[in-house]
Amino acid sequence: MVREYTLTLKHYITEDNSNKIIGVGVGSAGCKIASKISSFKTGINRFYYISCDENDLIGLNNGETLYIPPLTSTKREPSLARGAGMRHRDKISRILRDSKVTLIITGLGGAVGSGLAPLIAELAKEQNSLVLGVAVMPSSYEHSKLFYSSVALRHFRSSCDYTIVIDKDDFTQSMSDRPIIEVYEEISERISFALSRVLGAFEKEDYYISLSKFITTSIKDRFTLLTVSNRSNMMDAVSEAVASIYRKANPAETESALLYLCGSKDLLAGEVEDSVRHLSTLLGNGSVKVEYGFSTNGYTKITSIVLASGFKTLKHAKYDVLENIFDAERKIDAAPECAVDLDLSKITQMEHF
Ligand SMILES: Nc1nc2c(ncn2[C@@H]2O[C@H](COP(=O)(O)OP(=O)(O)OP(=O)(O)O)[C@@H](O)[C@H]2O)c(=O)[nH]1
Ligand SMILES: [Mg+2]
Repeated sequence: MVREYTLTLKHYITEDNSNKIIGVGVGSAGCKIASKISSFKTGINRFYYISCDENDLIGLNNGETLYIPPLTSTKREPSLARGAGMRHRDKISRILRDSKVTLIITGLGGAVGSGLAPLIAELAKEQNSLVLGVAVMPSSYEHSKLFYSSVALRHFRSSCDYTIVIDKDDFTQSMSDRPIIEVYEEISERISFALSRVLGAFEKEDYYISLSKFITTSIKDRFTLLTVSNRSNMMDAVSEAVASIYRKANPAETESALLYLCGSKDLLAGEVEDSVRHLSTLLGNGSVKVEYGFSTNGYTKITSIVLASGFKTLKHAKYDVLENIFDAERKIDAAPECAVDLDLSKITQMEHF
């Protein structure tokens, strides 16, 4: 007897509505990563780039830009970016109209992505789109960003059907002796390559993962982690990716996983088989079902990409101190803060008696 009915991508996409899978980059990091993904041939039909900072929208590939003017030029906070977005919600909704699947990519912790990405996800849901959110979380040394990133992740997750989290700590630790600008560029490059592979990009020699496999691996209303590793030995690469999952979540909660290996033409069948088995035994209760794909085009900066899903919480939730203090019953208002665009000078002051 079938006890559950799971919606798959096929329920959202029929033959006459191709061109309805859209990618949206939000804020500085989100626009940069989305633009890089747009250079690969994935299942995404159209790209949009949205930001309150005009500089984010310069030099991007294959897509349209939407500039949301900030409410004020002096302060940068997520609530102000959300307020600015609310003012232009019709424009945002017009972009999202008729989309069946919306992939929103953003870096959390700054003002723009943290304020706008949850709003864009809400507006996409209003259009009945299936919403996939990809959040790049700040490194643990970016203290000023941790609290905002944690609050924003909670809001983003509550408006997305699937939330994929990438931790910048995974990348920065191995590149600490290089110039920051170079490191940012390379992180964006690796993230976009990894995402493009799990989103269905492939070349001649690849055994690829389709967008629908990516979606069926992700568990609705749970967190999905995406980790990337570049050890020369495949087993080491898989172990490194798993170690990164252990640092952020309870690995026993893993319900499904997806492994993508990048190697040279000599990638051995046994290496793929051992890696899949290795991953399967290290996650969940030791027998997680692992989907896999591989490329033998020799991209040297990445050897393994692991997508693991099913986590109820992540270490990033702990940065939201207030959420940890107030439990669900005592919460006063869980909605995102939003600045209002009002000219207070026009309000007549009331007299005190
Ligand atoms: N990979 C990568 N990460 C970046 C880049 N720029 C910023 N980040 C990271 O992304 C997260 C969010 O930062 P931004 O995207 O700059 O923030 P924003 O949404 O533009 O908001 P503001 O800070 O107000 O500009 C932080 O963890 C940053 O360290 C980039 O070029 N590449
Ligand atoms: Mg920015």
